[in-house]
Amino acid sequence: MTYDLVIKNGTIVTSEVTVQADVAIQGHRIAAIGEGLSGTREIEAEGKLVTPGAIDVHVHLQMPIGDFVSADSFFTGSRAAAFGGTTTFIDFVEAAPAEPLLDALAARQAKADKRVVIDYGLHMTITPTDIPKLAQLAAVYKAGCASFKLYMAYSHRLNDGELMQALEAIRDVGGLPVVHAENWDVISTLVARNLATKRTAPHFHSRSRPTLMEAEAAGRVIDLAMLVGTPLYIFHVSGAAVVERIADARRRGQPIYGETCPQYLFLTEDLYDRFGVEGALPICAPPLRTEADQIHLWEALAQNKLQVVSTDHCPFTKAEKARGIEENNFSRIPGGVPAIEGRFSMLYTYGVRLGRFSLNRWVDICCTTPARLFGLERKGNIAIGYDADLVIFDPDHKVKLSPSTLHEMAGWTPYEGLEITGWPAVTISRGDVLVENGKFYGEAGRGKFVARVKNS
Ligand code: DUC
Ligand code: ZN
Repeated sequence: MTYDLVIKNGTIVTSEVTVQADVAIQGHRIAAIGEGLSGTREIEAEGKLVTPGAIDVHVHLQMPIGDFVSADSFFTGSRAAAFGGTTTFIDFVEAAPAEPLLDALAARQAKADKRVVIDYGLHMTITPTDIPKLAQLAAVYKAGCASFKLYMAYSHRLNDGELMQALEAIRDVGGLPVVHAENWDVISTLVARNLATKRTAPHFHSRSRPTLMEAEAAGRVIDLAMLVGTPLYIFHVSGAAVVERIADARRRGQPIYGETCPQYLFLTEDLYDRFGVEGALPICAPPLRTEADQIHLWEALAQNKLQVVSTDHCPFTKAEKARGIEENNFSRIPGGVPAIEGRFSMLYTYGVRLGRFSLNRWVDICCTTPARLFGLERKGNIAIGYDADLVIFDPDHKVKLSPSTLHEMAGWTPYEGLEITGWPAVTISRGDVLVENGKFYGEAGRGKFVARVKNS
């Protein structure tokens, strides 16, 4: 048989095996894996790795935060993702106070659908004004939102009673709660105390959000999850103390999962001491931590104390970041950093090449486990019947990260100058070649909303 597309002679890497074989694609799906397969189009991949498309389960594209909107649109963000080998992302939807959850979902999908280049899903955020709407969760789950975001920080945080109610409702529909865990009462007290004593510089951002108070919040919601009887996924784990709360729960047999992000693996809090706006650029929440935390996070990924690396991609321009400097108030700097394009290659270069974990663990962390946890049933693996979301990865291709080599729209990157060895040569989404040797062949609106239906 002649398939539509065959990737020839590559080294296939899944979370389980590394094997040399051809991969054949028919239509949107993987149709065969073996030797001597032939296709109408063939791409030679000798010396290259063939991986599943990477999955980023935590991004904020064209997301309104206060007076600003994050700098990457659904188009530019998903295009940058494709350049970096990511073929599926999960963003967020948040309902207005009086808005039915399904209406909010339809509105966010309508915004994304005409712009996305790759496939995507949405987490439904549950804020305090959504507590009276919890009966709507069954319909939201049926519409394809299998995960629900709960904040313990910011104005839309839930108190402990509301958290418990939300966890119960999510459990009842079979969804996965995903949590931003930080102790907001302590943070806001420390922020107010620092500002009142003229400690207004970005340096005091991380000093107002202690790792221990992130760990406290993680521990509290883990206990609530035990009380309620639900699995739980903790977002953007930034330090050792938080890792250990998750690891303790997992040792007790609780189905608790944790992700970290490139900013916590590659950057440290001393960056907040840079002069002027430079110190404001890496403001994110939770904040950057210490080198000891960083070492602990890399080890946690290798030891399966953490299961996923996502990006929390949430870019703001330098001008937007400058606001909190001009106003002498670190708490007015919009939080978030970009990474949607570099993540897969950064983890390869500094994870696999430095011997911190195996090729298979890399694929597991970036592709397979995110797909499994978030109900992306036909993604994250190379097997017959799966979506043909694939990366032909050149393990020797060198890139120096900078705004001129990346396609993200913030106009800066916290990884400026970072040397990468290993970059996608070809990114394929449901059988379509989106990027080949640095050229983009995709188009806005070809990506699809993926209805997610299960978790484990
Ligand atoms: N943290 C950030 O830094 N940005 C977006 C949301 C979040 O939790
Ligand atoms: Zn986020």
